Amino acid sequence: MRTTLIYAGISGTGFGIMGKGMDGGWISHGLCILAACAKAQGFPVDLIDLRALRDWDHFRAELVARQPQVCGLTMMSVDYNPVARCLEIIKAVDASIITVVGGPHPTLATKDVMANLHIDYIVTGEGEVTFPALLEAIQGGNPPWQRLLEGERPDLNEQPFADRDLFLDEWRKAGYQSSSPEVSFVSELEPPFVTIIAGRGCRYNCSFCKPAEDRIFGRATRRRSVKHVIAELEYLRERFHFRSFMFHDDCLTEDRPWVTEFCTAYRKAGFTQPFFCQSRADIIVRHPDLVQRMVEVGLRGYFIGFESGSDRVLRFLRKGTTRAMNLEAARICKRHGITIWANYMLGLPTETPEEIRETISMLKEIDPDYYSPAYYTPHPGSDLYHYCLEHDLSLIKDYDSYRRNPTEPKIKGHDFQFLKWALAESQRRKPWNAFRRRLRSLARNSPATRAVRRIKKMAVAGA
Ligand code: B12
Repeated sequence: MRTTLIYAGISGTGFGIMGKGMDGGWISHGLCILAACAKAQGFPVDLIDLRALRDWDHFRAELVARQPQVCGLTMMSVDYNPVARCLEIIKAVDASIITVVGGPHPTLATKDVMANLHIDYIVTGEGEVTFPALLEAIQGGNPPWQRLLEGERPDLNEQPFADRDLFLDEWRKAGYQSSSPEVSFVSELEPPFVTIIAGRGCRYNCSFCKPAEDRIFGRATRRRSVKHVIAELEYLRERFHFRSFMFHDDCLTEDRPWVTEFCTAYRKAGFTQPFFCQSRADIIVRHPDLVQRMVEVGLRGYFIGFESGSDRVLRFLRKGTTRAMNLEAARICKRHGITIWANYMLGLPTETPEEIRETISMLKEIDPDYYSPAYYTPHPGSDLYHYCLEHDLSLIKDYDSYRRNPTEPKIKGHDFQFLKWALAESQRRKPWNAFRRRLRSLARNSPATRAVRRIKKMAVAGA
């Protein structure tokens, strides 16, 4: 039975972006793991990645050429429009093709997705067990009668590794040359670059995310064993010769015993490749020893959700951090030479212009290596989304606006001109910071520093 998975993450970017920039350089781990699980059960699976196509006619032609019996589509809220268009075309090409959707939006806005009659099955939650079981049932001529299927939670240590060749094969057909299907987005992480996910869920309770994510992955965080993750890294070393990587986990450092065990095992397995991961200001401040240990084995950068420079806003977001912690965390990172990727939001509900100025002044003090600003965007299933609905604050009118990218107002009550100014001002470095940053980057890339790094690597490899 032929199954085609479809990645339709082109909202806001359009076709033909494969391998280009941030949006064109990611794989969908969700689809890769589903492909691996389906293949492990004997089902052949291929992929259509809209980013590798020219236009909708090209998509139609691919479908006609492949003649799948089942199409599986993944969907964040922002992906709804391109996914809906795919479904329309699939059913027009051959109404007997069985369509299955899953991912965050079907799980969090199930009713909305149910209303789309081009969809035969909706799988909520995780798909590793349920998707192959569905294929089995369809192949056996015994498909479930109900459209809505609740995904069974898998044991993460029992799953095959994500099948990254799903994307690479597809990209190669479209003329992509690289040896890895993922594109690095910072100079600190050299290609070949890969991403990996050690676990699912997050133990924190931020109102802009929770409880939505609990509904996808369950309330408790589950993490693969260190052994399983190291085995995947060994496979990736062998397969893609990666020179850097990043963890996609929402907050890898929440589980300190796991991270400590990982650091020891990473070094023992002879890895020296630098990596980035997500952390939080409070964890960095309370556990500088953990930071130190991570740096020793290759940590090169942290993504940190600083979110706001106002303590009142941080409390409103249930972030569990303070402005003082944000500043101290940045100081600790700088002491260790860790690159800071600063995530923060502007234009939150209840936020005043004065509080936005506090975020700007905090960023000037933090002086991060990378700014990652967003206009707060209410996402289905989170407490803050419901707050916005209750208070009639949301300006989201179309699925395409679920992008956090700061291009349009998302919340009523903010002066958009002021937000635009704040966005630019928050990223304007103080002259002294700009000068120091230039020096830092020269030092980081100087031949002497590179030589020291090489020697360290050799020493570790030899140890
Ligand atoms: C890595 C990541 C990214 C990466 C890579 C995205 C990608 N293409 O995969 C980047 C940085 C590019 C990114 C971008 C965005 N992201 Co993001 N991202 C994540 C993150 C942290 C991990 C995703 C992941 O790999 N998870 C692990 C895999 C295994 O899970 P999964 O994909 O959900 O798949 C499982 C199930 O959902 C299900 N499933 C999924 N698809 C299908 C399909 C079928 C047929 C079936 C049966 C089952 C099924 O089975 C899979 C295995 O169990 C998640 C949070 C999280 N922890 O998941 C947010 C998350 C998915 N992102 C989110 C958002 C909002 C965005 C952006 C819109 C942000 C923005 N810039 O505005 C963009 C949109 C990108 C786009 N489509 O164009 C939200 C989505 C919320 C929503 N309602 O849609 C999440 C949940 C974060 C959050 N808590 O708010 N993201």
